Amino acid sequence: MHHCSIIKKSVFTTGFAVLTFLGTAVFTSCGETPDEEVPTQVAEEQPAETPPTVLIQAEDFSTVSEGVSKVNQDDQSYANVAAAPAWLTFNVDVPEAGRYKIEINASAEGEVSAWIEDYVDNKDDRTYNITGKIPLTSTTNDFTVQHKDGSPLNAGQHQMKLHVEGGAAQIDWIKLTLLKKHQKTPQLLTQKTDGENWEIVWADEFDEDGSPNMDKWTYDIGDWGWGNNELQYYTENASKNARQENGHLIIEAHKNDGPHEWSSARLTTRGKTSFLYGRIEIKAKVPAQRGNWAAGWTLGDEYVDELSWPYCGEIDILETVGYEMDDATGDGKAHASIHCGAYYFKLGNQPTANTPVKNMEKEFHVYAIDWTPEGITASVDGETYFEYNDTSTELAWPYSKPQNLILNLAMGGGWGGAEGMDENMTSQKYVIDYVRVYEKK
Ligand SMILES: [Ca+2]
Repeated sequence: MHHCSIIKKSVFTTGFAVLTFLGTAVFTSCGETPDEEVPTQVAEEQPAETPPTVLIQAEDFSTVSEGVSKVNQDDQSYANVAAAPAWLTFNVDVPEAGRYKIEINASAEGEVSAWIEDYVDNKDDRTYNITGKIPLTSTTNDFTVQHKDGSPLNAGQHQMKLHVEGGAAQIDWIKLTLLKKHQKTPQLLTQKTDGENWEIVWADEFDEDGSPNMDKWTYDIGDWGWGNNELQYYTENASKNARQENGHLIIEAHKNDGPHEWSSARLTTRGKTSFLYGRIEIKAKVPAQRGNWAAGWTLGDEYVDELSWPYCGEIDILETVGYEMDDATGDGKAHASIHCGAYYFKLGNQPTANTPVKNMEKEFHVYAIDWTPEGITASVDGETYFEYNDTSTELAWPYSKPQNLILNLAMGGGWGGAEGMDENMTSQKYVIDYVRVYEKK
């Protein structure tokens, strides 16, 4: 394989309301001159928006493992992977921070799949899997486009690696298309923690029937695996997956939902409100069956893509997995944890605790943290069972910076699916009565 400039062309939205360039950028091979269609002016009532796109052709792979070669045939060039496991690296200049659709045009026979690693050879020696498993096998044995949605990418230069597993494959191109721009959070609420009584400063009581309140929440979307090989596609504005009903927020996962193995929803306050300190309460009922993973948690507002984590900090207020719950009684366990640069899974030392909870499925319980400049405690129904107070360094204590709230119901994945999926399970429901943030007065 030869090595040449990797990014062929990026198509950018002009962002102007009056005139928009409408045209197709032509992606060229190495050494050729770009040839573009003449931009066409369109009327202002038709603001055509072309999201930023990057195309990586087979000839752009910079280094490859043994057994990978370039083939030119019938006016088509592709990378031929003779046997797996194999890998191909490529460089990408990501035009804008956000969540991307990643498409692969490939052909393969049998159980062949691929996944993409971001930040190859990064200095923290981690493996950033930003797509999960992408099946490459097509029924027609022709080149077919497969995709994963929602990969979080920061703007700038990335070295990525396509891993092929399971057998031989032909890779034509990889395309990245911006689905959703990274949103900065405009409002920061800093809570006082040194008064007498906790008083509410922010809440969602989920009172109105219908859609979640988009003044408070946004959707995280996609099926990139969320760093855990999770099975669900997180949808946007789909009432079957997220709706308010009888004073509750319902997050409901559905099996075999269209092209997806599972659908579900994940709501975040990112882009709306971030929080620093205070008491945060989530009153909820969690689903019982084996394979689910319900969560109410926070993620640092500095999170942009996987390289941000765990340095941005994470506080898990409520985590439950179905396989720890008794389907008949609903008795299970609540988990609280923190993840930061000094303590997380790779180091095998993240502070975590769990406590038994009676009938978590049919009865509401209040899962809470108290977060002050001195430390974090977690409780269920007022009983504290977790405490963390290492404020010694920034790696141990990123919690002097704002965090966003997240509510989601994952299916499968490294933890939820650790003991498999209940085959009788067709849907799972996570019911939240309220989320409240308090400060001391
Ligand atoms: Ca309520």
